[in-house]
Amino acid sequence: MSGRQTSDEMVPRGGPEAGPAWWTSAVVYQIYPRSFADSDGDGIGDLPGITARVGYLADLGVDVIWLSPVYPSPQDDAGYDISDYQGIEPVFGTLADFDALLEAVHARDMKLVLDLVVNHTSDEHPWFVESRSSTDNPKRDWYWWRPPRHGKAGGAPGAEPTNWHSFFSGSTWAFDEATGEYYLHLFSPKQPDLNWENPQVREAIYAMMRWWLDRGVDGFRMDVINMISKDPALPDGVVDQGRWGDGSPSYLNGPRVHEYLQEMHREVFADRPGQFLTVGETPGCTVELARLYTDPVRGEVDMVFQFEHVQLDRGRSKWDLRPFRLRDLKATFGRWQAGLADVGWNSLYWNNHDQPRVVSRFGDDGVHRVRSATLLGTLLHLHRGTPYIYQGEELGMTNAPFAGIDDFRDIESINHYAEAVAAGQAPEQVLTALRAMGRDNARTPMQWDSGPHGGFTTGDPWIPVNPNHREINAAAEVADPESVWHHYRSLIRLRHTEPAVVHGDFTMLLPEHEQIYAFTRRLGAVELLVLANVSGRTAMADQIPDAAAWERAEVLLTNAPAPDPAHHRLSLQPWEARVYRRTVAVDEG
Ligand code: TEU
Repeated sequence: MSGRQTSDEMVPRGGPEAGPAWWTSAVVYQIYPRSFADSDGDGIGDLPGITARVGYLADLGVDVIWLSPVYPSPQDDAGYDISDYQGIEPVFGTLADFDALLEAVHARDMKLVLDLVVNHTSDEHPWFVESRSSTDNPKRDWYWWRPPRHGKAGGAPGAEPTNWHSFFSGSTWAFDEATGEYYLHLFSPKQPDLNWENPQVREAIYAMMRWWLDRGVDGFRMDVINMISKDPALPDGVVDQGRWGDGSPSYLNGPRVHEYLQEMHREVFADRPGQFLTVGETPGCTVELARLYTDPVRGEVDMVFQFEHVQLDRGRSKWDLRPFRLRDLKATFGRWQAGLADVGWNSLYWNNHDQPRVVSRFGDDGVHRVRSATLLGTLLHLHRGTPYIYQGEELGMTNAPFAGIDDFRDIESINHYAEAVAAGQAPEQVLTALRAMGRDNARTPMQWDSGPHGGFTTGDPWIPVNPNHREINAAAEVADPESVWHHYRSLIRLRHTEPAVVHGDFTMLLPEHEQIYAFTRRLGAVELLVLANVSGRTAMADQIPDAAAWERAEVLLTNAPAPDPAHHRLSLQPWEARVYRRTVAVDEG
């Protein structure tokens, strides 16, 4: 072996002896089953609907499908409130439908990853039904029960065991009349938090995970997995404004979270043949923590969803809108690329079922919709990490035109509206924030064609289809070689054919530039340059290092016609993005 450190030697390993894990070169597609494809006309998407569209996903070229929850659920939080971990919600189909989907996915050489929601269950899960039945029930300790605050009567204002504010408004504690105690719910009162301190809880969850793996699934996306360990002292949080305190220091990345994840890895994955994909959803995760969560030697998860880049356009809360600055985005991504260069792995996403549509958020969903959507896709997919596409992102789907509060379906938006208006905020101002940030933007149905309800359903959709489905839809885009769909397909193909996209080192260029996002990727002798004009005005990229050489390099991919020879070749049209490739002398130092 030469002493030379090449990028290949820093590639994350699937295990101490294995080569790069398969998911390093994979692209994941997230399906939100309620809103993907309805096969039976009840207005809600379902598993047979997905199975019928597996060919569409294979044509796009994705490697993995991540399914948001399809388990039995009262649907208080659209399926993230699960009442049976080992079944299928009837509205979505049956276990046989699930097996058929899995088979169809595997037949196309794709993989299927399930959503694992084990920070909390539904309050209708038999575990919780038992737990709440009496203070001495054997499952009482499976959840977080606490008496009212000292000296206060249960149910009275301020009697909650802590002052924490729920993600879905109000207190994180619900009073249970029958037993005179409160239970903890970081999200809805119908989502009681499981007590991971109790080893029986952990064993039950691991057994359930093994059951799905035995059935053939290829991994898990783990919902708010960095909230499973709480500080058992449950101290009050600091009050920033108003009545509520911030409990997050007591439950984000808590004291035993690494221990639990390592135990899960040992109990569920370590001795199982095959290689699985695990991705933890981790709000409030820093680069430093991500190195711990994703270092393969530690055996926790393969990658995490960090939240820093989707919080650049907000203030104190997600409803406190503020303009987004390109420099901040570059600083954030640049820090994550550098921080996980030698250990761990990045996941890359703009969208999911919780985020507004990226073309409306960081792009231009008006005249420059196609070009800005393809630019954003190019930027994301050319970073180092595993890219995630959220259904409809490959079409450049936009935020929805919600007229009033009655148009929203999401518990988070509906509760926030009530709480904010009750606290004196102007309803129109609250609606402005909901329109920009509300999760229903992501949840309007997939736009398949220009027909009634966008081809999503023959019935009444549970939430209206965006009226712009007449122009923006899969049928039209598959037929149009210049579409967002075809661009995403090219991006996926590029990842599959160009190892520098997967493993190349990352170097950010022009970090202070207010219009241009530029970076290089380098693997051995191959170097890629990504140039993107993230603005509606032309921009000049001739300040990049080695500009003259790059001008002559091969353009691998672009979202715009070839530059007019009369102009400088490094001048970029509004929202233009290019990927260049060249080979360079390898430094033997
Ligand atoms: O989301 C967790 C989370 O912290 C946020 O992204 C959340 O969506 C909310 O918007 C905070 O303002 C996960 C799921 O992705 C989400 O759909 C669930 O509602 C939540 O957990 C509870 O299971």
